[in-house]
Amino acid sequence: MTDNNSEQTHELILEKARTSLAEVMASLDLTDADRTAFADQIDEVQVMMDKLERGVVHIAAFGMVSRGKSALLNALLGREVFETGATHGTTLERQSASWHVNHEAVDGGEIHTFAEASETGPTVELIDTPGLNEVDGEARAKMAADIARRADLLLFVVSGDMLRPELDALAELREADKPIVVVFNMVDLYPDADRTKIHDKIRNERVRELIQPEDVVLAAGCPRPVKVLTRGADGLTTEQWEQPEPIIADLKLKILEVLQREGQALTALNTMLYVADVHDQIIERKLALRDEAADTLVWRFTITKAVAVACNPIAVADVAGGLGTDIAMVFALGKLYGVPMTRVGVGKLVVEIGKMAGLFTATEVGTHFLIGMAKSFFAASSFFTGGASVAAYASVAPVQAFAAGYSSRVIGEATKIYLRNGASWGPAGPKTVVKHILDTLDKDSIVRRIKDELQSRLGTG
Ligand SMILES: Nc1nc2c(ncn2[C@@H]2O[C@H](COP(=O)(O)OP(=O)(O)OP(=O)(O)O)[C@@H](O)[C@H]2O)c(=O)[nH]1
Ligand SMILES: [Mg+2]
Repeated sequence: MTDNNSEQTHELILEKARTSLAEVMASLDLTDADRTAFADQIDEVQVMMDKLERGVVHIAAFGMVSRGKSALLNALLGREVFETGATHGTTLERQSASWHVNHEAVDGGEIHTFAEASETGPTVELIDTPGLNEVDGEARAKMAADIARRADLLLFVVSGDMLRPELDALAELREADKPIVVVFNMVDLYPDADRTKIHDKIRNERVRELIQPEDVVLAAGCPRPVKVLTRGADGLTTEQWEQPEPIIADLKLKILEVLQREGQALTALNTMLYVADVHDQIIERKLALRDEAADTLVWRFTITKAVAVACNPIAVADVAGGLGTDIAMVFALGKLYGVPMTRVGVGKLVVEIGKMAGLFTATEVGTHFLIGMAKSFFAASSFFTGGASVAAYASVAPVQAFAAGYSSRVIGEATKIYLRNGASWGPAGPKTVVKHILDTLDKDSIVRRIKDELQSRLGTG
């Protein structure tokens, strides 16, 4: 791909990411409360989007303590930025440094170094992390997941054949869905034959299920100094310790290849993955809040109906009043769940649920009657909420009121499921849904709550 072409591709990716991000955020229809609850995540989306705009790629090194992670990153940087040490736990928190990778490029499997930074190359931020076994259990998993989520490429550093905890940690990191390169570091410590054996074992067995064999590379970020004997002009031999050059060509090549091939596409993809995650969290919270509001609404109608029935001694009006309340409840739930419902639809739904639950039979209350009720409900609603004559009917049939309240609760619960499912009963069908509600609702506690409410409103038991 020519530079021009790849520039165009990057611009296209960026444009696509920008529009889909804007669409996703708009589709969430965030309220002020949502913005407060998700302030951190929304900020993070902004940070990632800025990173994408600036073309910054994040590469994070992970691994157990003392695998030479910090030394390896220093070798890539070409300067001592991160502290290294012989004891475990030298790096205690996440640190980062900029790598001027845009001075280098891969061509035909060779690394070329330029004096001037290329205009189009990505800016790379190298992230050093504490050893995975340095931080405990939950905090470790969270730290690793947080860093992995922000990073675009992960380097998993080992310094010999892999241990079980390393394989487990690698499998955990795989969950982040980011490209991973496994670095077999400190290869200077092994004779050639052992080095090859370990390399083969890691790529062909240990990580076989997780990583492509070609993504396991050999390196030595800071090889052990070697003793060099030099013979002087006087013929005497002197001993000197020399620090060999790091072995990082394969790793650099791998990283540059990934960056050149996928650079901004990777960042764009990662930003989108993160946004999708935030989107799901916000939707989940919104659904939970909507369900809470629906519960309050169903309970309000349950009590309204119980009070109406307790206060109305005329049998027909009991049915009419009760059903009118159920219909109004279903209308209100439809509004809450954003499912527009016609009056005919509401009547039919109430009949369907009522029949399934055995709350009334078709001959007692026909569909037409219900649809008529739906039409006249709003005109007559003052009848139920008037309240002036409530005390006069206080002594009438509380049992009927309990039954009426309970039936509203059943209709309310079933309607919630129907609406949450996008105005459908789903594959289980209405019978199973209603049966499940009847099996799980605690009738006694509902009746007790209605009784308490009636007592406080009407001054009767
Ligand atoms: N022989 C050899 N030693 C190395 C190599 N890389 C690092 N070391 C040494 O290994 C020790 C640990 O290196 P660090 O880079 O601090 O390791 P780390 O993984 O960052 O360790 P923590 O931060 O403690 O988790 C240091 O003494 C390094 O000099 C290498 O390639 N070969
Ligand atoms: Mg370190």
